Amino acid sequence: MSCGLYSMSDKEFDKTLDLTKVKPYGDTMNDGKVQLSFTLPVPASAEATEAAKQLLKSMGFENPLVVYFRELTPGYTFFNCYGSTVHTVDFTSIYVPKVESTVMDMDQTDNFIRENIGRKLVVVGASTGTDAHTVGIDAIMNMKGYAGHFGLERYDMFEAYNLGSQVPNEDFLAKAIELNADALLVSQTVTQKDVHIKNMTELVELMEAEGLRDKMILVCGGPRISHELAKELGYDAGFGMNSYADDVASFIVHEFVKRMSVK
Ligand code: B12
Repeated sequence: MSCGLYSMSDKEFDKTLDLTKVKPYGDTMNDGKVQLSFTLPVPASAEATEAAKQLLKSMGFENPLVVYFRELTPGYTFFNCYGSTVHTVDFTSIYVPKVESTVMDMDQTDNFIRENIGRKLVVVGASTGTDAHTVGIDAIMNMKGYAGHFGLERYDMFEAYNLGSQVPNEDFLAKAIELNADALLVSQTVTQKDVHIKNMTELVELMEAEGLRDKMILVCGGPRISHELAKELGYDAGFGMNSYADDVASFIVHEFVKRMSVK
């Protein structure tokens, strides 16, 4: 059973909880309550509200309720709705591939590098391609860090270079070569029309063409990035939302040592 994340047994919590048939929780177990919002390309009206409710029913929601609506701009109405889903999910059958390395804090990682590698690791990061979102890569790299986790610039044993955003893959790789990087960190936030797939794949292809793919650890991250997707695209690891410098730093050092022992 892969539901080890679940810390409270069903008996302690609620006798009607069945992990093979999990439903959203509103205020009562198994009530299936969901809040969702969307915009319909019609003017605000009684007909628009009815359309929103009918849409909810066809999506499998019972007792659909529109609790808020507003015409954002002429002809486009935004809705906030509640409904009870009839669907369930078998939590016990879920398997998610994820980065499996022991997460260490900053001091532990620095000590690990001192003891096992004996020199600073060079890490180069950027938000690449057309992506202008900087907050994610800053969260991972900036000295001050994010949510109580110091960024890689704060670590004694990382030499961290944050190139910012909208960095073309060619420039990113050129800088990585110039700095003799051990690891590359790619941040991708915009996933509309799968633009991230093309951009991320292009970097892998460039690295392969330069014969560099095996020489540098290649990691990506972003709110819609999963480890599974990263591996599919030829990256060594992928980190999604709620990941911190500690997670990626721990992965890099363990991966680096693993590769040292293979050489
Ligand atoms: C701020 C923001 C902007 C700012 C960015 C300013 C800046 N300097 O970064 C501006 C206004 C420029 C902007 C522009 C756009 N944005 Co914007 N933006 C946002 C917003 C509100 C917050 C993003 C953010 O800062 N999150 C906080 C950080 C800390 O979270 P994070 O990035 O997920 O990072 C964490 C993890 O993902 C991970 N991580 C991230 N990167 C990396 C890298 C590595 C190596 C690792 C290990 C981990 C890691 O660790 C971080 C910490 O836990 C989001 C909506 C939202 N609420 O999320 C929309 C959002 C991301 N934007 C969106 C869009 C569509 C755009 C535009 C295309 C809008 C437009 N039509 O012009 C443009 C794109 C511009 C471009 N060329 O990229 C969409 C993306 C939808 C999609 N799936 O593609 C969102 C989701 C809004 C929405 N709901 O539609 N945006």
